[in-house]
Formats: sequence, structure tokens, C-alpha cells
Amino acid sequence: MFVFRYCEYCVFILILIPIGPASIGLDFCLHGFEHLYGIPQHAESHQLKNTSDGDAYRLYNLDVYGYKIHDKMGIYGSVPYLLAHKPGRTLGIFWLNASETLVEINTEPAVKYTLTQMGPVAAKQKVRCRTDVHWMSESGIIDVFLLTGPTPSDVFGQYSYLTGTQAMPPLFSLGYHQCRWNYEDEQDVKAVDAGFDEHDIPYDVMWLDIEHTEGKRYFTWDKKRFPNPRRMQELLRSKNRKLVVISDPHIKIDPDYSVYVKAKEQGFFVRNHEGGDFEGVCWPGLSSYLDFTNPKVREWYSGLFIFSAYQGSTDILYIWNDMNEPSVFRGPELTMRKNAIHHGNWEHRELHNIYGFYQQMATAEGLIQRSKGKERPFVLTRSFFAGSQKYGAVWTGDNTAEWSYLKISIPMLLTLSITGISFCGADVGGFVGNPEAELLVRWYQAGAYQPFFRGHATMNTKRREPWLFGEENTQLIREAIRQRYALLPYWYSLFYRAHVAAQPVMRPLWIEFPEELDTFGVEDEYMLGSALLVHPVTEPKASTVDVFLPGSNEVWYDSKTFALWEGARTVKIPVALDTIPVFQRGGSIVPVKTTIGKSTGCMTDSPYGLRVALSTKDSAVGEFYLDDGHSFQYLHQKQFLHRKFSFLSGVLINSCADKRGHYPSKCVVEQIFVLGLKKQPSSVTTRSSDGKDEPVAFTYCAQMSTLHLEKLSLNIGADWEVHIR
Ligand code: NBV
Repeated sequence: MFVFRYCEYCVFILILIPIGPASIGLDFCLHGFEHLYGIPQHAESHQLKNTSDGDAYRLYNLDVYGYKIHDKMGIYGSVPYLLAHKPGRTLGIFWLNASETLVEINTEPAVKYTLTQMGPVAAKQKVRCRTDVHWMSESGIIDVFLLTGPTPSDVFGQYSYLTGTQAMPPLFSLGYHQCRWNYEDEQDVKAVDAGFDEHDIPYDVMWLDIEHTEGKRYFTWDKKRFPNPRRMQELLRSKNRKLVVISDPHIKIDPDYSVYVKAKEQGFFVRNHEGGDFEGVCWPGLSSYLDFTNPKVREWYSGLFIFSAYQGSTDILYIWNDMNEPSVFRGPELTMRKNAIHHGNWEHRELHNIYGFYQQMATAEGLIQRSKGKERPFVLTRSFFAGSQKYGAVWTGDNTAEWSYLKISIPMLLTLSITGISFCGADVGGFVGNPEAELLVRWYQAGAYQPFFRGHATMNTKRREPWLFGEENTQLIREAIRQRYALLPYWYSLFYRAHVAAQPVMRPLWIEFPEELDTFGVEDEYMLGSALLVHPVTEPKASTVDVFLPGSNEVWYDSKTFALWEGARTVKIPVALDTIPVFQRGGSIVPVKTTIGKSTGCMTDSPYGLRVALSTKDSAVGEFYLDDGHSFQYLHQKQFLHRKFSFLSGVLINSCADKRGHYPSKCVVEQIFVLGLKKQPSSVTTRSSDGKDEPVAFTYCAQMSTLHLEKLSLNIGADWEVHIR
């Protein structure tokens, strides 16, 4: 049967094969397109490459420790969705199939035929390039959605209509996370936590890996190492910090382990082909695997997070799902046999790529339920599928402490971002191996400007907490993390846009400059939202970086030196070890925090600043979103603040962006920094909503064209104006 339907958002084609061969495929010819992106996860370039050498992109979720880079093999997660782009049109192909899938890409570049070779009509047609995309899946049905755009932003909206948008993260999760396999015991946790305070480095979350459990029995604690998990959490809570612990999908076969016993009793494990429970070896030894594809298993598993069931857990404990490809030691390619049987008698081959998705779904649901529906969850997952954005964050797994892995983290995260998964990051420092100090510093600097920001290292690596590399490097890492915390209001506002409007937080340049061919292949720099361009330093001993600043009508301001650059050029920027090349786009207003605390929770009442960067037309706009940072009240009670800032003809206005929201805040804007103000003002006054004018002291620097207003006291949530004459 062949069904072709068209709806407001997309065209979708559904081909049903009732009992078909165990293989399906479909070819698409994309006329006029030669730039394709998407189908994560591969340690590859952002722009998809031709696979004519027989090296297809493989979508098959696998545990690949220290994976090879520039490779199209499948690693931890899969999103069978790609975007094709050319000036004037972006489109998406979403191939909804969770079995092993291969994607071949073949681009025929534009060829100009001469009139002698072809007739005049044919010559015109033949100038266009074309890309053929061939999808092949091991099983299932052809269920494919064509997203017609026409803009990148339209395609993001259309895809989110099918798979959902990024969950609104709790604010703490946008801070810095400190992880290691393993923090040994409560003492270790205490010492590392204190180290951050001693060295005046903000951080929000301490992480515990598999050794925190009693013999890798998840939902338990090793009594020797962590005799009093509540006490440890109370210590973290006293500094407004949180704890994340790991919970993998394999369950130790042990008749004394209640999680095992209950799951066994209810038939909640994946079965083998012979009808018994599937058994495979993983961290705890012989284990069975929860069948998260069964809604009853998910419901039961969610219940395990309830405080009374999960002994020693408190409401500051959040979850990390690892090994959920699923990873099975000694299994084929380190995963489950394809003939294992799931709920509804589906063979594992049919749904392999969506297994981890369902674990994260059940975990997130569990965290919501334990708070009686009030609190937003935080769940990090290694394995993912289309739609995983609804349940939390994703990271790029076991990368290596080498410069090339730092570099490839950028295209890998860009690809995740444009396929819906905005909350993504790579292990800072590299998981495998020991980074030298310079690499670690550069990685912190890059990570501070990537959505999920966590330092992590494997067992037997040298300790690498930020203060272990000498005072100079500690200072550099501190500064990178502080820059992250200063920008949190901007990050949080971007995540709100991702949540409500499916706009990626981290954006390849082509999304912001869709008509500019020069941006289509850029992957060593990117935009955060539409205001900041970031070009992390990813080479050792760099003394300069070549930064491409797009847009012939744009101006850009170096966020450190305030130097102004015109767009549509590549500039050579001198860099020292303390340089993080970040440029603010003319025409934007970025909200920041002016005082940094120990953690995000300690900064709730601290003041704001606005960084106004003027366009060539001397104007700028920006927005700001705020809520309580942790609950669902923003959704159910409309307890949020959404403001917009605009600067035009010398007047900066703070006005309401969404009248439905109410969230009183005591916070003030205390600093306003204007970049690109060409003339020294004769006066600056503020005007409150009751029409009262007050003069403001200001500092103007003619050389840099900057205006600095300090010691202001303008409520962030109130209507006001600043007049610069
Ligand atoms: O749980 C241990 C590690 C974890 O630290 C890492 O982040 C995961 O990607 N886990 C993999 C299993 C062991 C890998 C060798």
C-alpha cells in the first residue's frame, strides 16, 4: 500500500509492507542541492560527505570506547533525519525507522555544458547540481516525512511538530558539571566540592559514576564509600549544588537484588529467542536488560525514583543513563543480539536504535513523578533517537584527550543541534587519556560555550580538577567557567527559544546566513543564538586564529577588545592562552549576570547587565527569559518573565515580550554597555514607567566607541527606557 498525504506542516509518505522482506530502501533525488547535514551520530564533519566510495553513514547505536574520528560508523545514538540546504530553500527528510540504517549520499556538482555539447534548453537545465540520498533499513516499514521548509527555521518547526522540542532544562544544568569515573567516596566528593570554593570556581553539579553503587546494582549505594548519601547531598544542597548519579539499563542477575527480583517476577526483561530472559555480561557481571519498549516496564521503572523506593536519594539527585545502546559485553559489536525479543514480540533488530530513548523517557518521567509533577527533570543519556530532546541532554560519549577530538566536538554538536537535540556536549578534557594543560584549558574554553558543559575522565587517568595544573592554568579555567556563568541569562533565554519554538541553541553559520554560500561549509565556528559567534581555539600553541565573520551588511564586535569588524571577511585574530574568540553581532542585545556566585542557585538575586552591540543602522534588539529555574510553574501557572529589549535612535527600551507571563523579580539591571556608539552623548537619562526621568553618570570611550553605564537600578521585569542624547 502506498499513501501520500500533505498537511500544513509537511508532506509525508507512508508505505506499508504487511509482511515484507527484512530490508527496505528508498532513493531521493534532491535537485539543486549539494549541502546536506544531519543523521547523527558520527564523529564526522558537519556537512555530510559523499559516500560514493562505498562508505555509507551507518545509523546503529553502539558503545565505541575512544571512537575513531572522521568515520561514518555508528556510535551511541541515531537520528535518521537530514537537512538539505541551498540559498532560498531548506528541506528535511525524516526517515522514521529504528532498525539498523545506512544512508548513502551522492552529490553531482553543477556542471556547465557548452552549447556545442548540448542543445540550448538542455544546457540551462544541466547547470544545476543534484544530490541523491539512498536510505536503507534492515527492517520495518517505509515511514518518511518530507519537511518542506522553506527556511531552516521552518524546517526546525516542522520537525519539532513530529518529534517534540527540547525540554526546558532546569537552570542548574546549564552551569558547570564536575564528573570523573570515579569520585571514590564521600570524602573525595567533599574535597572536590571544597576545592571549587577554595579556588573560587563556580560549579553546579557533582557526578558519581558506577562505583558509587553496591556492586553496580543501580538504585543502591556502596555502603563503605558512601555510608551516608543524604549527608553528602545536604552538603551540596547547602551551596545550592546538585548530585547526578549513573543508572544503566542492565540489571545484575542476583536473587537478593530487589530491582532484579521484581523485574524478573513481572517479566520485565528483554527475552532471548528461546523465550527465557536475555542474559548478557556488563559491569555487574551477568545481567538482564529491562525492556523499556514496554510501557508497563517504563511505568514501573519510573516508580523506582520515588524517594521512598530509592533509599538515600533526595530531590537534588538527578540521573545519568549510560550504556543504553544497549551495551552488552561479548555481544555482537558489543550490543544485544538482533533476535532478542521485546514486548509485543518485536525482534530487537526492529527497534535497536530506540532502546536508549525509552530508558531516558522513563527516567525523566520518574524524576517528574517523584516531585508529584512539580519539578523539571535532568537526565543525561548516551544513546538517543529522534525526539530524545524531550527528555534531557545528550553527550558525545567516550572521546579522547587529543586536539583532534576537541576540534571535532564542534561539528558533532552542531549536527546534534540541528537535528533537534539542543542540549548536547562533549566530555571536557577528553574522556580517554591525559590532556596536557594547554589542551585542558582550551577544552574548558570551548566547553564553556557549548550547551552541556561537563568535565569528565575515565578510570586510571590522572586527576584533573581545574586547580591541578598550576595557578596560571587554574586562573584560565576559572575565567572560562566564569564567562559561562556570566552568560547564563542568555543561555537560558536561548533554551526557552529552543523549548517553545524549536530554534537550536548552537547554530551552524548557514542557519543564520542561509543565503551566503561561504557559510555552508563552516564548522570551526558557530553561532550561539543569533547574537554570538564563537570560534574556539582548537590548535596547540596558536598565536592567531582566522575567524570568518559573515554578512556583507553586518558588523561584529570582539567581545574582549571591543574592536569592530565589518562582515563578509576573514580576520586574523591574535590569541593568547586567555583568549576565547567570541564576537557579538551588531544589532544584538545580550543579557548577562554581573556578579558570579558559587553556583547558579547562588546567583538568583544577583544583578544583570546588558551588552548592546549596535548595527550599521545604530539599532539593536534582544530578549530575556526568566522563571524559577526548576519547576513547571512557567507552564502551568504562566509564572515567567519574557522581556524584549530594543535600541533605536538613541533610546533603549525594556518592554514585555509575552503578556501571559508573570514572574516578579527583585533583580535589577545595573550595567549597560553599548558598543559602536559613534558620538559622545551629552546626557543619559533613565525613564521609568511613571514617566519620571533621572540623569545617569556615564563613561564614553571615543577610541573604542563604547558607552558604559554603571550603578543603575532598573528592575529587569519593569518597563523603562534609557535615553542617550
Ligand atoms: O560508567 C563508566 C563509563 C562512563 O564514565 C563513561 O562516561 C561512559 O561513556 N562508561 C562509559 C562505561 C565504561 C566505558 C569504558
